[in-house]
This record gives sequence, structure tokens and C-alpha cells, in this order.
Amino acid sequence: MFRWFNQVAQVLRLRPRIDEELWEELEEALIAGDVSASVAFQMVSDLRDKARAEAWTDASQVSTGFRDEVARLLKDDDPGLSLPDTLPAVYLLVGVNGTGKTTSAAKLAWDIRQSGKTVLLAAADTFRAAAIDQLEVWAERAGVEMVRHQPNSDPSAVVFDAIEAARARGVDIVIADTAGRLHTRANLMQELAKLGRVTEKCLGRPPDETLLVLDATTGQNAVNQARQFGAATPLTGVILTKMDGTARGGVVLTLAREMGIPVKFIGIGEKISDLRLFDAAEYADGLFRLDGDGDAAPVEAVTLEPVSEPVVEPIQPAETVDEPSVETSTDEEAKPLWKRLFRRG
Ligand SMILES: Nc1nc2c(ncn2[C@@H]2O[C@H](COP(=O)(O)OP(=O)(O)OP(=O)(O)O)[C@@H](O)[C@H]2O)c(=O)[nH]1
Ligand SMILES: [Mg+2]
Repeated sequence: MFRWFNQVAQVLRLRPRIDEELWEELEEALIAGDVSASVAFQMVSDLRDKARAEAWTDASQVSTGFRDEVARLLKDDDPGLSLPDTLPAVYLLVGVNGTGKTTSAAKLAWDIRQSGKTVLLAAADTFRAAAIDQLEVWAERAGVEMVRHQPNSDPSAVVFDAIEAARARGVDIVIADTAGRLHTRANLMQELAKLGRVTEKCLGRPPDETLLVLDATTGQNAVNQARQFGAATPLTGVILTKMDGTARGGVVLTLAREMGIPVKFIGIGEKISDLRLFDAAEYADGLFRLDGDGDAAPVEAVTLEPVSEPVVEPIQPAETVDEPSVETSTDEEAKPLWKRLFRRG
């Protein structure tokens, strides 16, 4: 999955000695893996200072030091979606065209439904009739209801209505699929800011999550998008899609270090069950993993736990979500991740 790790791993394998070339090649490998130049420079420079201060002698110490730094950077003791005391929770999915907003909205709806909570999808991409119909197909697949308006109506009104409908029906979570918009188009970005304001007015608090959906294959461009969207409306996290393709994934580090935005989920395919919680520890561990013969580990070796089992039924009622009904282990780590979809506090 994280193919660029191989390159980073190779640098450290082929250069057992700590010298200037090692640092240069490490920096280049990071940049080639979509870590921004400034973050790559900063990380390597920090590491080099540490190596000097602690008198490191071989490259394995660099591997360990770098992995620790990545783990520290991405550490989040309480990942997952924010769930307020007063329901419904409202999650907005935003991003540029074609990144995977609609698909991710459906995937999230499906996973949340697995957790025993009820979901209402809001078709707030009113730009095209086809977009509303597309979400409807996904809503059926996810087994959740959807609120829709006419094409070209105000997306804020759709979200407003969806929140009201969720209140009336006692639905736990509203997920709004919004129109793809170029981060460079000021009027569309203003519309997004309005969506946030209307949601806040209706809820009495800001949206519980505003998740920026980024296509991992766009590399550094994703960081520009994050900057622009973040300027228009406060972002709470990222869904990084298309990690099943040729994506390198170094953008995760740039988002965390430069912007302080956590990647919460990754998309690894086009199916409804193809969403995973982003596992920072796994990401950090995968960085320098090598096979026995010295080749970098095959990408398949970096597995991520599924958010949920790929089974739709049975749906548990919300009250029983925390009961260990699926597996017998009491180990927190062994729980299916759909049980950790939501923040604890
Ligand atoms: N391989 C792969 N494809 C994905 C993933 N997520 C979404 N896609 C595909 O990306 C394409 C665009 O997905 P949509 O969900 O329609 O994207 P969108 O952001 O809603 O697009 P607009 O509404 O046009 O802005 C579709 O062909 C999806 O199947 C993923 O994680 N992996
Ligand atoms: Mg869409």
C-alpha cells in the first residue's frame, strides 16, 4: 500500500554508514514519496542533529530514529469521529472534483451503520442531478436514508433539512456529500464557508467533523488543497482516498507536520467496505520494513485492519455497541475497528 516506503528502506539498507550521502538520499526518497520538500528537509535536519548529539554510528539508528519521529508526529491517542452528546452529529465531506467524496460518504455511512448507529445522507451536491442520483444508489447500498432537494438548490438548505429530519426521526448522524469544487474558485469556497455557518446555526455548534477528501495519487497538490479548504472552513481531518493505486502516501507526513490535520481514514478501493481507519503506528512501522533477503517488504505486507467486517447484517442497536458480541477477546487492540470509529472523549 505505501509503495514509497520501499525507496526509503532501500536508502537505509544500501547505505550502512552515516554520511552526507545518506542524508541526501533519505531526503530525496522522502520527496519522491510525496513528502513536501520543506518537511523532508526539516525532518532530515532534525534527525541529523540528533545523530550528531547522540553520536549514532550506523544507519539502523537512523531508521529507528526516523520511525520514532514519524510515530510521534502522527500520534493520536483518541482517533476517530467526534460524537457529541447532543445528536445528531453532523459530518461534512468536502474536496475538489473527483477525489471520492460521494463514495467516502457512502462508505462512512455503511461503517457507521455497522457500529449500530443510524445515519442520514444529505445530498448537498446539488450542482448536477446525476450527483444526487449517484448518492441515492450508494444510500441504497449502504442501507441508509437520504435527504434530497431539486438540482441547483442551495446545498445549505439540504443540510439544514437533513438535520431537522434527523432530529424528527431520532437519527444519530448526518453525513453531507458536497459538490466537488476547485480550491481556487473563490465563490465556491464562499459557498463552503456558508455551509459551515448554516450547519453551526442549526446545530448550535460547528459541524462535528469537516473532513477534507483528498486523492492520494495527486501527491503534493493535495497539500495545496488542504491549505485552501482550511482557509475557507475549519477542517477536522482528512480522508485520503485511492491508496490502493500508485499513491505514495508521504503526504500524510506533510499534512500532519505542516498543517496539523490528521488523516483519519484511507480509501483503498471502490467498494463500500473499502474504508480503513488510518493506523499511525502501522504507517510508522511500515516505513523501514525489509524482507529477509533485504528487499523491501511487498506492499501487501502492510495490512490495515478493516473498519468493519464486510457483512451488513445483523445491525446492532446503538445501546449494545460496546458489548463484546462479535469476538471473545477483551484486548482493546483486537476489537474490530468499527468499534473505534468514534472518539471516546
Ligand atoms: N481505487 C479507488 N477508487 C476510488 C476510491 N474512492 C473513490 N474512488 C473512485 O473515484 C471516482 C470518483 O469518486 P466519487 O466518490 O464520485 O468522487 P467525488 O469526490 O464525489 O466526485 P465529484 O462529486 O464529481 O466531485 C469513482 O470512480 C470512485 O469509484 C478509492 O479509495 N480507491
Ligand atoms: Mg460526488
